[in-house]
Amino acid sequence: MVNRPFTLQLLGPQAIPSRYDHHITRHLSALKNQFHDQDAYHDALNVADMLLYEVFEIRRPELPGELLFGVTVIHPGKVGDEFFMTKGHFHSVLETAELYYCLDGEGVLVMESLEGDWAVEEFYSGSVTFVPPRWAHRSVNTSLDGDLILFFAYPAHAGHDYKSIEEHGFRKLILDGGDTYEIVDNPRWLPPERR
Ligand code: S6P
Ligand code: ZN
Repeated sequence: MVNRPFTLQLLGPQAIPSRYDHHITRHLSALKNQFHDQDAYHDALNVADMLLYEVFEIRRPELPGELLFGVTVIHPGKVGDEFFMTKGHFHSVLETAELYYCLDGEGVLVMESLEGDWAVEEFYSGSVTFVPPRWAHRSVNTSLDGDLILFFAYPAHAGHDYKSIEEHGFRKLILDGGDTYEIVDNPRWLPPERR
């Protein structure tokens, strides 16, 4: 990899980087056991394995001091009454933070610490959200009208730990409450000391 400065442009309505090395697409089947209404999940999956979100990543060596960055586009939609969302993860190297800059759309970042503390921060065009080290994070598109488009940057050696979220989900679910979204308890979540 050539170690020279460079500039990118974020092109088009989905702000796709003018150059990227990694295009991740996550479909409904990748979020097994995550949506609380499992009947709605399987009904939807029987119709089509819909594309929920895409990540356009600019890769760098996965070394301390480097940064990984790119754009995540979460498409609008729901499974039952629960909005489309990312899988969510802890960083494998827990002591690594992350920054999100919302380019367009409406949504929330659901976060929780290893100790079970939680937070929900709103995304809106121009918002910047800081994810502290040791906090898991999941992005949710709370608009049914358009994409949620997020620029992100994090230490390149962070890695991803999906396991505990795959098993227990996040402590809080984000549901469609009609006029606005609702934050409700996830019945499947267990406090860390009971796992
Ligand atoms: C990576 C960062 C984002 C997510 C992306 C998809 O640390 O938080 O780039 O990877 O938003 O989410 P997930 O949970 O499928 O990796
Ligand atoms: Zn992350």
